[in-house]
Amino acid sequence: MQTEMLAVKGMTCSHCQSSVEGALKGLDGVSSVDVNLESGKVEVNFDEAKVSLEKLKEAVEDQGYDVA
Ligand SMILES: [Cu+2]
Repeated sequence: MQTEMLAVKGMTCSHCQSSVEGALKGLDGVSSVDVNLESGKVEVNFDEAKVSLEKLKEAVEDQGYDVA
């Protein structure tokens, strides 16, 4: 299991928060997601054998947000 902190830009409200959270949680291999709306920091716990950091970033970007 691996933990990564993503810096997500463009989240402004609880709807953004749940979009990002839902997109990440929907990926196979992601066990937990913690979104901090104010800082834009998203902590993700995932199984690196099942999903890559690149996939996590893509899932967030697909929702319309930028990952630094
Ligand atoms: Cu929003």
